[in-house]
Parts: sequence; C-alpha cells; structure tokens
Amino acid sequence: MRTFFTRSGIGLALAAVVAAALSLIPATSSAHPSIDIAVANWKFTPDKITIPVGESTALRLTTTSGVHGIKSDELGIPMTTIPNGKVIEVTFTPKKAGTYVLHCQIFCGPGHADMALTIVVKP
Ligand SMILES: [Cu+2]
Repeated sequence: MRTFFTRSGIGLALAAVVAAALSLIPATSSAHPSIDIAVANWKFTPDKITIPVGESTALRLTTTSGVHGIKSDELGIPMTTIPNGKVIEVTFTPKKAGTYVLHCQIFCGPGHADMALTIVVKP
C-alpha cells in the first residue's frame, strides 16, 4: 500500500512537471510579431500601432468590457467580433504602407463613434 501511494505521488509530480513544461510552449509557434491590444468601453489600448508592410502580423485582442469589432478591407482584416472576456487573434499581412483607422464595427454605447484603432504600416 505504502509503495503504491509513493509511486502514485511520483507519477502525479511528473505529470505536473510535464504539464508545466507544455504550458510554456505557445499554442501557435510563429515568427511573426504578435501585438496585444486591450479592448474596452470605449478604447483600444494602445490605440495606435506601427507595423511593417508585407509581414504577417498578429493582433491579440482582449475585451474587458462591452462587445466590439474590427474590420479593414484594405488591410485584409475580416469582420471580427471581440466578445467580452475572450482573446481573439487576427492575423493579416498589410500590402500597402499608409495609415489605416479602424473604427469599432459594433455599436457599443455612447463612446462608440470615437472608438478607433490606428494602424500605421511602414514601408
Ligand atoms: Cu466598440
């Protein structure tokens, strides 16, 4: 009995170590830059980002209040809803340098009209 419990304990410890090691490996291993953006009523933080042209870029959007959305035909970002409490990743490759202003795509209250994310694409 004693041996059984000891082995079981080691097994659990090993399982915990393996689980901890696995959690260090990102779910998607990719070379492209990933930019974290916090989304809330009624602001993107940061509200302006600069990225290089022709390179795959991932935006990781996390909403902490309200439901918001982004979209850009020019940048190749499809209509993307960002529900409260979720992390949504959008990957796109900007083809042309310029300044793009992405207004929130979902009516979210009094600050909706002023809620925008500016993406500057550098040549
Ligand atoms: Cu919004």
